[in-house]
Amino acid sequence: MLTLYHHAFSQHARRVTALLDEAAIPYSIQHVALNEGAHLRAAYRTVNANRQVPTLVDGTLTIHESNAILRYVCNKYALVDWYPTDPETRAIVDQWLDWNQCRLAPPVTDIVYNRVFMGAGADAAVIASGESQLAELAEILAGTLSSSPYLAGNGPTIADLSVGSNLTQLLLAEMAMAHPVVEAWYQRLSLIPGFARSLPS
Ligand SMILES: N[C@@H](CCC(=O)N[C@@H](CS)C(=O)NCC(=O)O)C(=O)O
Repeated sequence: MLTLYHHAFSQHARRVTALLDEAAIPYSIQHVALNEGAHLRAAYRTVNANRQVPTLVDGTLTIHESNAILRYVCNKYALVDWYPTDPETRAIVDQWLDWNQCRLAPPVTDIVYNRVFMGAGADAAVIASGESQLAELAEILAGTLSSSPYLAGNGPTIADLSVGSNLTQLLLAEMAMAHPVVEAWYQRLSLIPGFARSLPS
């Protein structure tokens, strides 16, 4: 059985449970208490030298990087709707997976870290910069989603689960990508049972 090292407030970990639950793949959760520094202890470093969640263990295979985990699960269980095999659609899925990590994740992390965890030490300039980046990124998302219900076509893929998990993360900071097209897409995603189940409670 798969083992997922996880924390419910990690968007990177939640995107993986969204897929596993949606595809009804059995797995066990190992909660990593980030708030208690469990990820910094030697025992966890042997699981993930980056000291981060998620990590997936499948027999002798141990992998980190949430999007690599999503791809692995799709490849292993032939989840071709979630990770289409035709080169063009797959390229679009990969594009959004990389965009999510390279462009969207940094401002989301900055905003949530400062607004939720830093209290009086929050850096207002970092938050303002994050907000301005989000406005630009929302337009980019909307550019695709105004002509397509999901990022890579008519059905949801792992790109939607991955990008959507960052929008959920913004909600922790009581923020959203305020664009009607993006909001409508997020509502569609929220109706996917696995995605809905992954939301932090
Ligand atoms: N690129 C990694 C990022 C993982 C990540 O940043 N995880 C956060 C939780 S959302 C974490 O474990 N943070 C603890 C730390 O970096 O000290 C992925 O996509 O899996």
